[in-house]
Amino acid sequence: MKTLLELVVTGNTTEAVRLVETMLKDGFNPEALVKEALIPAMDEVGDLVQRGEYHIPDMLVAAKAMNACMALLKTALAVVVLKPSGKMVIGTVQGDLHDIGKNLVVTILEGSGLAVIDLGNDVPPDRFVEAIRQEDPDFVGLSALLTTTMLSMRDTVDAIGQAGLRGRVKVMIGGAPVTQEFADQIGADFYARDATAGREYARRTLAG
Ligand code: B12
Repeated sequence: MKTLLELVVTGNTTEAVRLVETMLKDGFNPEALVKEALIPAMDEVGDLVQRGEYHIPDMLVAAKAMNACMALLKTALAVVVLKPSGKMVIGTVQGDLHDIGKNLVVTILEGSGLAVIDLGNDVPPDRFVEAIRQEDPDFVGLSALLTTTMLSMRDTVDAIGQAGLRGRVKVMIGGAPVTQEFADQIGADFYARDATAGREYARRTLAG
């Protein structure tokens, strides 16, 4: 796990992908690979940025390695265990381009049998409103990784309310800077610490 973490932090995509392939063949649990190597790798990159040792190009190469590993793990993670039930619209809010975490949530929730409509990143509030009207989902998932774009999260929840749709959907929010306190402040239904928490919330809610 430590080697995989280091390969992702240093952006060595070729070797990282090769190692993931080997580990999957050797029977490593794909969810454990994500939790114990890939996510900690991104945290480490964040720390290096904060200490001024890493800059944007370093973040980009590390993110590229992360995405390449995730692409490999997607199939292994998305083994559908339940018959499809429930629907979710998800996106990273306006102004925010971070989508690694959001993509992981998509994979995990699809794997638990939810139909997920992914609006991508930098999604304006109106686009979420339009998608709720069109798709009539059970859940709306909002992701933000920047303290500045947490404000877009608030705007999105407000826009859903102003469109008269708030009673029709449960809003779950997540992303590194997001907290339970913030979720309470903006009136979201659920704060998800990680993708698994989001999946458990969806399951509980759908089970009634
Ligand atoms: C990779 C990365 C990038 C990549 C993104 C590539 C991509 N395609 O996503 C690039 C290089 C593009 C980038 C750009 C920038 N970044 Co950046 N980035 C990161 C980094 C290193 C990792 C983020 C990540 O992928 N984490 C791994 C994933 C799996 O974790 P996650 O997103 O938190 O998701 C998990 C949970 O939070 C949760 N979750 C997340 N969303 C949701 C939603 C729902 C519905 C649910 C249920 C759960 C859930 O589930 C996920 C999995 O369990 C972080 C550092 C960090 N530790 O966060 C900085 C970081 C977020 N970036 C930062 C900054 C400053 C920037 C830039 C402004 C830099 C610049 N000056 O240009 C730009 C902004 C661009 C923009 N407009 O968005 C700062 C933010 C500071 C702040 N507090 O606002 C950080 C914290 C780095 C730092 N320490 O300074 N970045």
